[in-house]
Amino acid sequence: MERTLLIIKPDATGRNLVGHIINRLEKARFTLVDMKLTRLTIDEARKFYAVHEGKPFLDSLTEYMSSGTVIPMVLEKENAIADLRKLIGATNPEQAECGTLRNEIGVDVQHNSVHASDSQESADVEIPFFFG
Ligand code: IDP
Ligand code: MG
Repeated sequence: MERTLLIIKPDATGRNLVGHIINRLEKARFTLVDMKLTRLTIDEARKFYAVHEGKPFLDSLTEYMSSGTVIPMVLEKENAIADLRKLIGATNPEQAECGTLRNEIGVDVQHNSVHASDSQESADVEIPFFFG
């Protein structure tokens, strides 16, 4: 069994898509281990996205991620990290495969509805960030 972090981003909470996303996750046999509803400060968002320091989209991304409710959750499944990345699809919803979450509900490359840990190393940092 493996654990990963998913965050429902402000564009999705703002469009009342929380239940829909959780339904998709459960149908894909992810078990919900922990979850909370919160709002990030800009500084917290910047700390969470520290790997993107220096990227041109970081200021806009941290503003967006602190603009509304986010719902981080810990999900468990065999091969959870890779399987969740596959389920959410590519960063840009326009390039995300049909049937993926981002293809289905993502708005644009920034407002792409969900975050998911991209590796074991990321999950090991991102899970304690929200669920110390
Ligand atoms: P990921 O979420 O698919 O792992 P990353 O490259 O890690 O994608 O980028 C983190 C987040 O930053 C993306 O989910 C998206 O919200 C935002 N982002 C990434 N690239 C761009 C861009 O080119 N313009 C605007 N926002 C971006
Ligand atoms: Mg990433």
